Amino acid sequence: MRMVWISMAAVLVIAGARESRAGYYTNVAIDGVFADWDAAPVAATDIAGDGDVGPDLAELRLANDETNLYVYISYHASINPNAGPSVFLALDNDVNTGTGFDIFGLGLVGSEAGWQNDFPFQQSAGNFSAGTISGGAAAISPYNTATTNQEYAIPLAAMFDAGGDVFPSNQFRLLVYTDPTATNETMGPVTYTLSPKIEAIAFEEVQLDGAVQVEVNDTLSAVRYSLEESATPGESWDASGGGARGNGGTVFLYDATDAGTTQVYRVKAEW
Ligand SMILES: [Ca+2]
Ligand SMILES: [Ca+2]
Ligand SMILES: [Ca+2]
Repeated sequence: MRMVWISMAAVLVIAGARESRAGYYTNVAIDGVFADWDAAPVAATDIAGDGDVGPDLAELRLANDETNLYVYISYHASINPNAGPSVFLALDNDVNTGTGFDIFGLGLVGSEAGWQNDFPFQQSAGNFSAGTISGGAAAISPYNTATTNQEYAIPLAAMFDAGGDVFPSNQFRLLVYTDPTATNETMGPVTYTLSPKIEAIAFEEVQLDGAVQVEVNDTLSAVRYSLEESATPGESWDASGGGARGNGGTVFLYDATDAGTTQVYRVKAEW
């Protein structure tokens, strides 16, 4: 029996897994061009006509890569969202309404960090502005001009100057709101789990006269890995073998039945 080993770093190809609570991994260019967001799921929506004199929040999408949280916000009507009333973000970084600042007293979030437009600041229980943040300024486009949508990049490495990570874990709750008005416009909150890094892998085509074994390194314990095979890649993929749950180290995936054929394999990661 000949064994073929394909060693791959990290993870992988994502297919399906729409019930996943994990976030949406992508790289967003903050350039005012919104094609980056076409495939990103809608995280929250808000009705039209409740923005009072401020921005009328419409739709929220979230995404991330290993460097930034990306935020897409659209407005029901064109407005300068950064000229006052402003757009704010509230980050409940421990998903705990019992800690942090309660926006508008609504009990929706307990916010540890806020952004007024691009400017980040710390929040705490009873204190709207409780300290400064370094490395957390948001890049926003378009900025300080009339628009119906904006995209943000917020660095995940942001730090409270008083100490501690602004994003201490991979899960948080986010609320979008505007300066206080008669209607206290809000959108969300949304609980979001940062997506693990997804790397493109090179698939290898092999001629089989025995079994194939695929080695997957640096696996994640929350992820189930399985092998898929195709004789016509891009047209159809079939499950191959049983798969394995990640263990933080290396797992092996097998195809013991397709001797003497030419196939392309890929590894699917689901969580
Ligand atoms: Ca863009
Ligand atoms: Ca609205
Ligand atoms: Ca909190």
